[in-house]
Amino acid sequence: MDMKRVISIQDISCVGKCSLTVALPVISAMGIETSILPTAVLSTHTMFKGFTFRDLTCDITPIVEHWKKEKFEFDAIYTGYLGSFEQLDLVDKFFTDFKRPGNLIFVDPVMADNGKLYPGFTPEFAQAMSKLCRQADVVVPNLTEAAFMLGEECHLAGYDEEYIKTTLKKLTALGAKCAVLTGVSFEEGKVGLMGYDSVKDEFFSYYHKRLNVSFHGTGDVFASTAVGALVRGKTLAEALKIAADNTVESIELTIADPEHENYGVRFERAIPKLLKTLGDC
Ligand code: PXL
Repeated sequence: MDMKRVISIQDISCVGKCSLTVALPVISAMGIETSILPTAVLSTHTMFKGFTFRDLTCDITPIVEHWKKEKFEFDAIYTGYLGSFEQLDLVDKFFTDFKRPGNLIFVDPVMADNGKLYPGFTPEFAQAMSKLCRQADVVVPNLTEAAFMLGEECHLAGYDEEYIKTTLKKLTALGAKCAVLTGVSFEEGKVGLMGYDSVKDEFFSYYHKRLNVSFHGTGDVFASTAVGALVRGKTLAEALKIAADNTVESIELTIADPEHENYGVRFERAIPKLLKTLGDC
């Protein structure tokens, strides 16, 4: 198998297990070179009080200019948590510079969950994030992020399949080829995802048992696994199933220990099973 290379553009939260400290180990373990473009360095993710935040926006252009001189290419560009309007513009430009026929642009518009924006984000930022979707092959918002990007009221329950399908079509109308909504549930005790491929005009879905817990970083485990599986040649529906199963496994391995830490999941312990699923061992 030839060596593939992903570039992941998001923050480094030094402690807390999210964004790059998830993307790097998960995608690397899947046998893919994982390059990074850190957008900020935080002492922890934003769940902790008093976190430090070093903005790295000024470093992005010189780094990218160097890469252009070196003629680096990426099989996938994966963006997650981004901290400012300027960074959104720079990432948009990055997509234009590094898009190649056949490479994958995967946007996880990290900014909200459970009906609320994360600290520091505004509805205007969500609108600006929606512009990144224009060049994306795949976008993976949760229901809250989708509502904010579309400038709509957020429905977390009591919706029907038509609502989800319409929302997916609106997301692809922003420009993304495929849109995936996470946190979708039509049945008590079950939750999962529904996706829409606008090129094939096809919907797909995958549901698993609902674990009534919430941890930071699970979205990053999901997105990183999905990117890895797509780069490994899985179809979008296959990649999302693998990603959802790996996320559930990571959460289950965490809560199985009553002494578990509460700031992130033990995705490290799920890696052997993930590699078995991929047929690597
Ligand atoms: O898991 C997403 C994420 C990434 N980066 C930072 C975060 C969060 C979630 O809160 O705070 C800094």
